[in-house]
Amino acid sequence: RALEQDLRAAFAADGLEIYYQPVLLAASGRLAGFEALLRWRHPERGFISPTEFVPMAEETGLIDPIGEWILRTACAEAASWPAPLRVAVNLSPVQFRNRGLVDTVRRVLAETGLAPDRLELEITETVLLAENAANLAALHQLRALGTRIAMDDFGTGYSSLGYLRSFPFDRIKIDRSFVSEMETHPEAAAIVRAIVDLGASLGILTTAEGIETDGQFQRLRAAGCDEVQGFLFGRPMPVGRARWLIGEAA
Ligand code: G
Ligand code: G
Ligand code: MN
Ligand code: NA
Repeated sequence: RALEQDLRAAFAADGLEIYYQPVLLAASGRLAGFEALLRWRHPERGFISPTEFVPMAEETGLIDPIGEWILRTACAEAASWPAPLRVAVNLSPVQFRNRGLVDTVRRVLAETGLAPDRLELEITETVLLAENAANLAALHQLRALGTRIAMDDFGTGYSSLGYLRSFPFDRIKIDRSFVSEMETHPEAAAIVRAIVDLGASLGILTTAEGIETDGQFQRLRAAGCDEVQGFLFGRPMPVGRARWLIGEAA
């Protein structure tokens, strides 16, 4: 497993980076915060996608130390941003197997001084698969710390609606596969509108991901989607550029 060795070495040598992608309020266009996204620049292969190395990190247990590093780095960064800007951090289902997850989040919040409601944890449906009681308990404990919990990639799993009954999510992130077809496939647009309405009636905020065109943005705004994220507004960017953007927005 040459790639695994390379990942270990990169992590040990501070070679992993976090990029930050802006999230905007749909109605006003104001900056709401950023999603933290892991980046690995391999010395020979260039950028390697997290879709390639996160599964490997999950298999080898590396996801625990790497995930804790992302959480600490992103929270420390967000603590330097003006309130109420928040940061969203993706949590792997594998991190929920670690019984120390809730304590880690509590400790990181205390150490960085970030107000808990400015941290949003993005989880996928897998976390609640098979009505995993331990994971559900952990989610409630994370919520009790004051963090926000978002369901990521909504609509792509087998039983998205059922999971909304298992846990009172603060936010639904509408998967970009629906957004990207909004202009070309009326049924995709109808599904997005239905998800936004569902969120509204359950008191859950909605963020649409992967917006690349103004047409998609206008449709989402008309649907009443709360927040928007995508290349149209900003790609994931190095921390220095994110800080610059915050300065411009102020
Ligand atoms: O940023 P990008 O589109 O390349 O991310 C691809 C996938 O990798 C997405 O599903 C994203 O959620 C995931 N990913 C990116 N950063 C992290 C991270 O810090 N932790 C976890 N668990 N997944 C991440
Ligand atoms: O699964 P998750 O939502 O965490 O994945 C986020 C990923 O989506 C990031 O890797 C990011 O690079 C990617 N992404 C964000 N905005 C866009 C977009 O507008 N178009 C495409 N194709 N990918 C996007
Ligand atoms: Mn995400
Ligand atoms: Na997503």
